[in-house]
Amino acid sequence: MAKDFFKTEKYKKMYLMPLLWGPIFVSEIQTKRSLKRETTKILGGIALSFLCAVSGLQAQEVWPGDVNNNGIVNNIDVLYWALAQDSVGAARAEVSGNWSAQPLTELWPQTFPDGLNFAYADCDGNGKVNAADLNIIRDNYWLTHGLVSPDDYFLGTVEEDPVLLLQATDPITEPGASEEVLLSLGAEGDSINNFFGIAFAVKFDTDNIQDSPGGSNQNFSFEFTPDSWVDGQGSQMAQEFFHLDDATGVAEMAIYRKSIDDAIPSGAGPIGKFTIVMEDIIVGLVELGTDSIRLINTQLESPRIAPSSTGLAEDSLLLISRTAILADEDEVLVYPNPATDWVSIELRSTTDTQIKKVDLYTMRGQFLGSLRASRPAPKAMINFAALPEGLYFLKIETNNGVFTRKVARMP
Ligand SMILES: [Ca+2]
Ligand SMILES: [Ca+2]
Repeated sequence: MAKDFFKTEKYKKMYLMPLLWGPIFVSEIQTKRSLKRETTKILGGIALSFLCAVSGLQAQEVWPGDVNNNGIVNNIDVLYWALAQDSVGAARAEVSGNWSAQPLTELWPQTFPDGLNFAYADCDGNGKVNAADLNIIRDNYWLTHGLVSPDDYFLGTVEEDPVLLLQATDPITEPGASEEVLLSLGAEGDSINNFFGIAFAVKFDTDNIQDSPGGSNQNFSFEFTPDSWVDGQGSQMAQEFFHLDDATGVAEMAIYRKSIDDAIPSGAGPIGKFTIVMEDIIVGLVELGTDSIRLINTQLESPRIAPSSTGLAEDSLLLISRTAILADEDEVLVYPNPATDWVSIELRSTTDTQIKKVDLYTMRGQFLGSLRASRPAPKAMINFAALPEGLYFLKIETNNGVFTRKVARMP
């Protein structure tokens, strides 16, 4: 009976499909020739995996730091490490955090919710998951082995999902200045349930933000908001992991609960702040944005989170108000979009919101002109006919705040 089951479609779907899709997905970027070689490897891999699936054996090696065993060491591995923290199991024959395949002699009794064994979280192989293993993730950060299967991120939209928000405290800056950029997650009425941890990247403008010398993060640092909601009951229950790369303009972070045994908080709002130092010459907008986000609860379940960006500049005209994305987007209607001649701006609200002024900018922040209402009105029209094809920003000032909209000019 078991033999027949192996021939069924259900079995093929269960075991063969995931094995097929993984390697082929990664091979897409490879050349035809290497793809051919890869196909041979894949077929070998299938045969091997098939045997493993039948006999119940698993791959028996650990690459120290690659806790989720996907081929790369990054901040997602920190989340997995945090989930396994303080657990104990069999030590490896050789205790080493060196970047090479470390034979795994005995599996641990515990597994992650996705089935992966806890032995992978013991980066140095001494039989305990603790801070020393986190240091190995740091040492081996961004190293890869074999075929990398990219980590899953769960990005949402500002309209539908909680936002991982970056917001400059004061968006007007000057050369050499130290500036604060606030980090918050979710908002009132759009909160996070059962927070265990979040991994994300902050992509930043390397031309305008000073490098931090010698692997320090002195010009790009993070500090928790005291007693924030991610701390929950008791202070400093949330921890941070920070990896800064000035060359590519990426700071990767993981924020995680210190212990899985403590009550897991739910909530929304400020988490912390970044402090960044401007270059001696600032050109245009200084931009920062969140990306590659994965929020998890203790079961590794990940709701979608919307990324966001913020900008700083020396000149207020260069600043496009990005805070408006948090305002009720339905309030302001801009149509048609894309446009060829007239664009209407209409306030849908039944409240007393009225348009006072509309400024027009290019995407690069160049100011093109203003339309000022002789008296505040619920509707305004702007003529785009004379503008060249491209994307434009409208900054719409009302008595209830400033909104921005992108409008495309069609050829
Ligand atoms: Ca990994
Ligand atoms: Ca260890």
